[in-house]
Amino acid sequence: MRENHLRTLFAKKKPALNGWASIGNSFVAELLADSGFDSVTVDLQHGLFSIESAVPMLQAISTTNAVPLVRCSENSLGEINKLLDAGAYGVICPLINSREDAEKFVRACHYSPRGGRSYGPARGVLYGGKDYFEHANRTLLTLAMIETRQGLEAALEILSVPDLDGIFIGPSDLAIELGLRPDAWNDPLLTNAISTLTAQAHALGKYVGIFCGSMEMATQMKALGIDMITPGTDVQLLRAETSRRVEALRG
Ligand code: 3PY
Ligand code: MG
Repeated sequence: MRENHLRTLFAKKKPALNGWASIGNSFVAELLADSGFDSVTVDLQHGLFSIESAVPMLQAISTTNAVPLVRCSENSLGEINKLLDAGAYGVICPLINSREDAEKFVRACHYSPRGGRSYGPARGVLYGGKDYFEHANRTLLTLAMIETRQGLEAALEILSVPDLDGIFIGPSDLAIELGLRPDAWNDPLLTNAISTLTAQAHALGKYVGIFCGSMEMATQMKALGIDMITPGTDVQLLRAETSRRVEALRG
């Protein structure tokens, strides 16, 4: 089965750079993947598209060396199975609030005896290889999003779920839950929570990914030792650079 380069980077303690595809278009996903990211995540939670658009996006990412990931819209066995069958090499699951949530998520991503994933990896075998079934359980990545107060408080229980590879921190939702604005990325309440989660995960040998709302935050998160840095979405990058050029020319 094709290797998951993210696991290799994590093992070498080299930070992975993750692109975020929230425009439901295969060419945009391909552009992101071709820009040098180690992985690109197709976002079915906040991206304004459904699974029919996610499949060509995963195909587009697979034309490059970037690892195709998805963020599912919710913790659903049906949707997660379909996305893995479509060739996703890892799943980021939003709003994991308890050990039970994390166990349900991990079960959806693994074949028996680790879990209850149903067999039918239609495109998974095309991308992964003919020996997909033999190696899928230990190749595909599972990252549980911690982004609520409940999730923060249950972090150690979530992190102790066997076969969960790690967590992915959602700073905007977490900030809201902490009584802050969703862009309060420098507030000590939020930065302390991020540091604590990172230390807890690393102490248990689990990976940490994060979404970053600004380049400043991305640089700080890299310095903190976070394993997977996402420096903004395609929408944010397009918007920021377009506005910058328009404003510069308007003078
Ligand atoms: C959050 O910041 O809450 C996210 O889910 C980032 O994608
Ligand atoms: Mg969120």
